[in-house]
Order: sequence, then C-alpha cells, then structure tokens
Amino acid sequence: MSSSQPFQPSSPMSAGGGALRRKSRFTYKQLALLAASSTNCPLRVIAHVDLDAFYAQCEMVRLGVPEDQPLAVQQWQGLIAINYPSRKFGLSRHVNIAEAKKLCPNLIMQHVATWKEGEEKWAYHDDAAKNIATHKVSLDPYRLKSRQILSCIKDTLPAHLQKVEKASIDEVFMDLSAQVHSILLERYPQLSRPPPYDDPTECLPLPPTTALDWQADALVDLDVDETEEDDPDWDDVAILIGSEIVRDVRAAVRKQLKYTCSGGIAQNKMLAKLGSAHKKPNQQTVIRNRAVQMFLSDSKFTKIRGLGGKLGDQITSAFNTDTVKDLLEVPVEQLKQKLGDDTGTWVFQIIRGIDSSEVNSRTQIKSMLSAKSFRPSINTPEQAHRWLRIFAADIYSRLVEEGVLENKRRPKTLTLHFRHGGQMKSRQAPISLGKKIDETALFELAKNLLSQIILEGRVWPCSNISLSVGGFEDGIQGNLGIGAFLVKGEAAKATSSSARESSRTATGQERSEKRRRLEGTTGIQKFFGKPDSTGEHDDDFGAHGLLGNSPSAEAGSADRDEFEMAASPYINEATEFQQENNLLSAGTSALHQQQITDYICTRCNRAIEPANVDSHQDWHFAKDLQDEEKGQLSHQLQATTTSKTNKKSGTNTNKKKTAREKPEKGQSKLAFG
Ligand code: DCP
Ligand code: CA
Repeated sequence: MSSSQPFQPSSPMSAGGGALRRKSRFTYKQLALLAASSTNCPLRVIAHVDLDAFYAQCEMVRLGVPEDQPLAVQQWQGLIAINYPSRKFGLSRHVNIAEAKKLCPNLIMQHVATWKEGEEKWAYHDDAAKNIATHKVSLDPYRLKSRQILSCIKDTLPAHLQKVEKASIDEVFMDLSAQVHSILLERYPQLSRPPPYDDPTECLPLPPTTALDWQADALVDLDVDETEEDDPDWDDVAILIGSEIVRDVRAAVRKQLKYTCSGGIAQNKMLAKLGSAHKKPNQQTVIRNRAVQMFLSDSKFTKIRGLGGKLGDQITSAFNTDTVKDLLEVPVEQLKQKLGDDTGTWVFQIIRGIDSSEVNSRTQIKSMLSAKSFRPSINTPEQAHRWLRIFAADIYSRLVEEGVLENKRRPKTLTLHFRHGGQMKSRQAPISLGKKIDETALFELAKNLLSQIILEGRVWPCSNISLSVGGFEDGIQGNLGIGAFLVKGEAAKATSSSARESSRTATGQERSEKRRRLEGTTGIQKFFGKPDSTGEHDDDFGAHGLLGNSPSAEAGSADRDEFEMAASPYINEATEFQQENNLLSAGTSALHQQQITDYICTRCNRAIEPANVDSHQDWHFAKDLQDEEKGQLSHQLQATTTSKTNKKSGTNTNKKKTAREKPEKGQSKLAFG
C-alpha cells in the first residue's frame, strides 16, 4: 500500500467512468452475504441511533414542557444533560448551575430523581441538590424510557430480520443488512435470478435506478474522484434502503414516545456512529461507501470509536497530529513500529473506514450494582443499613424489570463491597433457590454480609458501599414457584458462612463465562477487551470497560493506598451512569477529553471533571474489586496498554489479514487498499 495514496477508489470503473460500466462491481455471492448479515459483506448496512439530549428529553416529556423551552438536567451542582434550545445560550455540561442561570434566565433545571436515605422508593425531590449526603441518584426513570425506546425500535423492524444492539442508555446499533436484502429482492426481482453459469462470483447486473431519492437525509460529500453523476451501484441502493428504514424507526419513536433522535447509516459500526453525531438534533446522516474517504479525512481520529482515549493520545504524541488526513500519510510499518504490530495494523485500517465488528443483539443484563460514596464517611452499622435498604430496593426494582417475578431470569450471587480507608473488603453469598424474592430478602442477605465484615473489626469509617447481583441465569428449570429463588432470614445466615467459598466458585464460573464471551467477540471488541454490547449490561464491570479499557490501563498497578483524589466537594453516583454508558470506554472517551477538568486522580494521573470525581473513584474501587476477585492484580501490575491491546486485537487482525489475502472477486475494490 502506498502511503501517499491511502484510499483506493471504491470502484475504479466508476471513477469518472460510471457510464461505461455494464455490470455492478458486486457479486451474487456478496448479495447472499448481505442476507446473512455477514460482517465481510461489502454491501452491509449498519445504522446507529442516538437520542438527542436524552435525559433532558426524558424530563421534558415527563413534565410536558414545550419543545422550545430551555431545560437542563441537574445532578447536585452540575448539569448532566442540556436540551438543544438551551444549547443556543452557550450551555454545556461544563457550565455550573449558577452560570447556567445567568446565561439562560429562562432555563428549567430539573434535578435527577433520588433515593432518600431510609426511604423505599426513589422520587423527584425538590431539595435533592442540597442533600448530597443523604440522597442517592436514581437513573430508573431514564432506564425505563430507554427500554421503551428500544422496544419501540424493535417493534418497527421485522422480527425475523432484525439485529439490534443496545450500545448505551441512549444509543442503539442496528444491522439492517438482512432487511435491506429482503427489500432489494422485492424491489428488484432480477436479483433473485440465478447468476450466469450458476457462478456466484459473477457480477450482478447494474441497478436500473440512476437517481436515488435521499429525501431529507444529510449526505456526506463524495470522495474527490466520485461524482453524483456516476450511476449508483447496489451499495448506494442498499444504504438508501437502510436510510428509509432508519427514517421510519425515528418517526415511530417520535410518534409513539415523543422523542427525537439522530441517526447514522453506513457500511459499519464505526462509520454509522460518526454519522449519527454528524448532524444533531433530529437528523440522519448517510455515509455512502463513495464518501468515506472524504468524510474520514476531514475528521479528527480522536472521534473514532476506540481512538478517543489513551490510544488516541499515544498516537497524537507519536505522530504529532490528531487528524485522519495526516495519519493517512503514515505507512503501516511506521504505525506498527510505534504502536505494536496488531494495534498499528488496526489503526491503519480503522482510519480507512474498515471495521468488521459485529452488531451484537444480546441484550441481557449480566449484573446490577447499586453504590454510594460517602462524604463525609459513615461510622455506624445503622447508617450502613439505611443505605443497604436503598440498594436492595434499587436492585429489586431493576430485577422486577428483568422479569424476575415472572421467573424469566435470576441472579446467582449477591456481593457486598465495603471501603474503609485504603482497604476494600467484600463478601459474596449465593442466592439460593427457595424463598420469595423481595427487597427485604435482599436486604437481609446484604445485612448478613455486612455483619461478617463488621465482625472483622476496625472497619469504620466507611467511605463507599456497593451491593451487586450477578451471574444471571435464564428461568429456573423444574417445578419451583414463581420468584422463588432468594434465601431469607435464617436461611440467609446459613448461606453466609459459606460466602467465601461460594464467592470463589461463582467468580470462577463467571470468569470462564466472561472468557467465553470475549472469545466470541470480534474486531474492536476484542481489541479493547470489552464487548461492543456494553450498554446491554446495566452494571457489569467487565462489560463496561472496567477490565481492559480503563482511564489508564496502568491504573490497576497503582498501590491501593494511593487511592486518593485531589479534594472533591462533590458526592455523585454517576457510577451508574458510567456503568450504563461506559463513559470510560473507547467509544466515549473523546467526550472525556473535551471536558474541562479540575481534578487529577493520583492513581492514574487523569484529569477528571468535578461532577465525575466520585464516580471516577468508584471506577477504581470497582476495578480493584474485580482485580481482587479475579486474583489478577499481580498480572495487571506487569501489563501495559500496548501489550494488552495487542493481544486482544490479535485475532481480529489475523482474520482481516486472511480476508484480505483472498479477496472476493470485486470486493477488493471496496477494501480501500
Ligand atoms: N450523561 C451524564 N454524564 C455525562 C454524559 C452523559 O450523565 N458526562 C447522561 C446524560 C445524557 C445521556 O447520558 O443525556 C446520554 O449522553 P450523550 O453523550 O448521548 O448526550 P445527550 O444525549 O445528552 O446529548 P446528545 O444530543 O449530544 O447525544
Ligand atoms: Ca445522546
């Protein structure tokens, strides 16, 4: 590959000579791959949908405020979501509430719902912002809306042809390939005919259409060697059909639930996500294959999924640029030299728009966590019990939504984490089959775990407690009654004595499950040790980047006693947000980079914006726990980002290499060299 000519034209024949073509550059075989949603199919259609100012829209719909009313969602003294009318006044997440009011006097600031210490249900409390020590954020209202939106999207798509991945609380990916294939055959019956000589490597006939109607879509400009006059090929037709589907999906969400969202339609996830962010709010952007070169080379590579965080920083300093355009000039050998073979190869491909990661339609939660950092610390079992009651109620309400009462799914373990000074203590117990599940049962079990910790002595003051359930399984086989799987009272006490032992067992099982999951993932998912389906799992550490995709992959190497942050006036449960949205993940780390920061974490030297200080601490807290539980701390002490990412990207790269060594007839024209 010549470094001075980074992209090959998507179709040499179409370059300035579309009229000369008599056949499509795509084969019958590639059309068949579309039906199978194959990640190798050059006709693939992937969409990304992202809700506009999501929490703010949730509050606007709930409160019934007019659409042009400026509204922001407040969490303690900060703003976490800003609707589009208020963005016109210069409001952003970096503006504090006093400045916000000054900039936009008409602004409605709605505080997030909270659990009040000792109460059994979350609510919207007018005085929440002032009572940070006794309230805990609840994201339940937004989770509920998120689920409704996801189910509306799924209902809009044909059940047997859909592949939908919840990527975060307000984002979904859709692999539209199979549906597009079926529409293509309906609209163009000639595609159903057998290939000439029954040879699937034969090229398809050209599409009869010469002009495509893109309606109100934002179209990214075509590459320099392409013109709108060139006749479209099947990839253009396929992506057009994809954009019609996305328009219908967005219209359904708007009509049924009143929410606006933005969409991106392209050949892969990476491009689709860039597309949805391209024009906001309430618009959709199509990135045709013939436009990828232009679109990407104009962008900063730090906006690309996977390049927003540490790896992006590393590349920026190694090559002294943050633009795709400049990086395209760098030969692959040089990238490999600076970043390692696999990472270098991956970067080389991703900035050329090559991404074969799969849309993962598993949407089941693997664990749930409810946590609180205490400022000031708490000092008595009674105080801890009040919070445990809230955690139990919080988790229980989410279990109900998970279908626990209908016995659809059940967690196998309950874990309590307790931080005292630099020390973290944890206890885990199995959740046995048997008694009815409710808040009280969970609370009793948690209280029992806490008492074991307290028995050790010297545990106060406590700065953080979290409760989690994990190891979810599908419905119980056999004759057990509905919801009968939690152990209560005396039975709970009996289980707790074996907590340590069971903890080891459950962790072992979870580890092998996780390994299998990771083994089953591809592309960038492996690269960052985190499935793309992160958002599917409400609070799963591993799935939320707490393993391989940290603010600093070296964070785990810091001594736990250094677990101190520069002074923070805030207490914040953004942990839940983080876990749900994988804020520290490859996909969103660009957001972090842009944020104005006041605090430096002494563990990972990362600048943290004030509202996220405690959640960042929670992140370390959770990661330490995971390391501890997995007994991998010592291993991670030696690991470096590069070696981790290299290892994880290995299979992906190899796969790509194999695919690239034996290109399909016609396919190489799409491979951008
Ligand atoms: N969120 C948060 N803290 C952050 C970032 C986001 O609590 N630092 C929450 C509030 C957002 C929601 O997550 O509404 C989704 O995050 P997005 O980054 O998608 O931002 P928005 O949906 O608010 O805006 P946009 O229209 O730019 O997508
Ligand atoms: Ca959004």
